[in-house]
Amino acid sequence: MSECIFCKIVDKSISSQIVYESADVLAFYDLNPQAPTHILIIPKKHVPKLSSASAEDVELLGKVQIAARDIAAKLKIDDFRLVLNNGRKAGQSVDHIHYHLLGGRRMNWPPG
Ligand code: DGP
Repeated sequence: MSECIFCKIVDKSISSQIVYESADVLAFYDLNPQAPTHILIIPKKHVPKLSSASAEDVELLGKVQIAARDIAAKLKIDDFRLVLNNGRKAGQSVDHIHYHLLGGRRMNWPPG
């Protein structure tokens, strides 16, 4: 059995507040929100990080981004930030590709 937290969220052995689900993609609220709306969008397939994605994941990652678009539209969030942390020094703490969809407040640039 997978030790990956997000794979456990995908197979529902860990509960989460799901906002979107398709055959390939799952989205749920982040446990530790950094904005009024903070949603994680993941491929159901376990890909540890963007660096380890392959050419066969191109369509899948496109679906993840399009899911972000659809979730933002559904929640009526016009301005949002979509963030992917790749590697520990970039802030990645869970080794399963995930995009953070952040909205509901003004974002700063550059990010810290
Ligand atoms: P990152 O630091 O980019 O790897 O983001 C991982 C995010 O995952 C972090 O914002 C907290 C969130 N997170 C970790 N464990 C869980 C969990 O069990 N449930 C939910 N909903 N979010 C989690």
